[in-house]
Amino acid sequence: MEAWFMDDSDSDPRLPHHRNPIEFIPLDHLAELGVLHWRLNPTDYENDQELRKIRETRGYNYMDLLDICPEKLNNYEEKLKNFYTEHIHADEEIRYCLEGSGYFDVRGKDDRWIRIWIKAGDLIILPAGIYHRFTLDTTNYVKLMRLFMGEPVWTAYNRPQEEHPARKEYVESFTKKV
Ligand code: KMT
Ligand code: NI
Repeated sequence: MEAWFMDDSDSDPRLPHHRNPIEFIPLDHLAELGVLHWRLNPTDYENDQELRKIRETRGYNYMDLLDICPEKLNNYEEKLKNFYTEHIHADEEIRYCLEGSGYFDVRGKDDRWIRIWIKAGDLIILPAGIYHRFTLDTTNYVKLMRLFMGEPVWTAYNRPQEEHPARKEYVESFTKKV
């Protein structure tokens, strides 16, 4: 997994959008935003004890697989458009990349876009209330595992969402720390 600040160009979102000069972000900076990351072995995920432990510890009893490509995803264009619309959720967003790659963009503390490049083996957790979006990269394919605690709720609340309880709680988690 790699992360960097995005440029301001409105060209194809599937391009890397590095700044010039390039501005990488250390992964521990992401932890300060509440973004967590594990590196796992995706080849045998059904028997992976490390994954089992994470699911057990964090209570992720729900799991499904999502292939993002035109052949396997209904309403492909519309879904991708929604994924790339800036939004929050009332719960964590947990995604484990099993094949392919893609970009999760999250807003940093100064509201700049941070681009997170996930590849096979990257498990990422976005905290509830963080503004984010998702796009494929130019390889145009990703297979994701979605995890959730309890009955899954995928409802996205598009920005602005400053009065949403999850957003308020997320913002407050910083003012407490600083
Ligand atoms: C979401 O809420 O599903 C997203 O942010 C898209 C990422 S994974 C399909
Ligand atoms: Ni989301």
